[in-house]
Amino acid sequence: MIECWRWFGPEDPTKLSDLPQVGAAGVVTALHDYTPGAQWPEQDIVARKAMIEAAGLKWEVVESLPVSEEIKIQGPDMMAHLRSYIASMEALARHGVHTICYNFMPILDWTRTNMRAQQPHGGSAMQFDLVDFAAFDLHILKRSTAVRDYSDTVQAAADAAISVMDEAQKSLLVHTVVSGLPGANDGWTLDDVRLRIATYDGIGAELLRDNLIDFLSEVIPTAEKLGLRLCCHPDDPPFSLLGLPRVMSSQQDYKQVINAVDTIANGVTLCTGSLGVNADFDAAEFVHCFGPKIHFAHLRNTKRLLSPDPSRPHFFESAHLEGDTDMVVTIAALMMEEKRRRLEGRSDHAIPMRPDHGQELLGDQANISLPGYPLIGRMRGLAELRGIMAAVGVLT
Ligand code: DNO
Repeated sequence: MIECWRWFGPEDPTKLSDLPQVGAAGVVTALHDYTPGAQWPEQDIVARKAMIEAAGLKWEVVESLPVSEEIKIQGPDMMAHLRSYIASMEALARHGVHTICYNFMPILDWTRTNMRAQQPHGGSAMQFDLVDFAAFDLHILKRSTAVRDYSDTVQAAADAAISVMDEAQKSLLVHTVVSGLPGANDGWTLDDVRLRIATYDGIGAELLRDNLIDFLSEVIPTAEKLGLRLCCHPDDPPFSLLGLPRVMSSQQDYKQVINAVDTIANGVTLCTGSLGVNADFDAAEFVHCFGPKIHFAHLRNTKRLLSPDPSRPHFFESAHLEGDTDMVVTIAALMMEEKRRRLEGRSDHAIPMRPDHGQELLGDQANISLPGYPLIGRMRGLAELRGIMAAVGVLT
């Protein structure tokens, strides 16, 4: 596998020149300054690539070339945004960047309710608590139809939770849910969130899936022509939030979308941390199902906790080898797939992976980093995963 590290660009507190020390050879990055829908200027792609190569590294994956809300809801600017998307893909291809990750989550990208849940070992982890989320939705956002989405038990628990939160805790919760995470929407107010949610009136899962398939039908022919690999990241968490549809939450969801535009260019980002929140997720089975089309792996782990809604558990981001997904089995399956590709003569037989998030450990809390992306925690994760890869490599 190609051992990669997500780097957020020149503003990232970790320098590119530090990456060989963390054990990464590949870089996962994006031009984060451009909003979804904007075309990435070719000179910026060239500059970013040169910066990475000057540090002796390779730009392996674009994460993400974001899909705009206009494309997701098929709004009036959709055609312009599709043209920009395709132009950015073409520019990336001209400079040898072939793997493009994106997601199709409405409005909110990945979502947590606590960025720093204290762990018994002294560090902290990110956490999602359905009751806190419901408290936000029912009592802070006051979404008009929120009551429909929570059982009486969840609502009662949310009432109790909000009644003991002080103002500082409430605003921390708002910040965490709305704008605290990389990929989130900086500076949005609660009114902005309400307005955006309203743009999904009348868009259920079926329509959103159709829109995703329409998007793929538009961009995949170019990807095929240029040898690009698009890979859709799953919903995180893998269930509906704020009454919004989510359509990439399970193996079954992937089957529908991957089969609808059946070509190697229409691929998958396997994120074990996102999909693994569902109790019926089986990572090895997923790899067997989509093997040739898995173009990128986020190896991260989560531990489910009992919530008052069995279909939407609480969870926290465990250490990489300590969660509900068996990383040894997952990596073995991915490496078998790589072997199969080598035998088939595929030049893209090596699958780029990254440790994805990490817990905040040791000196991490004293150093500024984006939530989920601390240096030491991710380094521990990558080191553990590299150990598995080395062992599996010897045994297979
Ligand atoms: C979180 C990430 C997500 C992911 C995007 C992919 O750290 O896994 O932000 O990168 O959703 O498009």
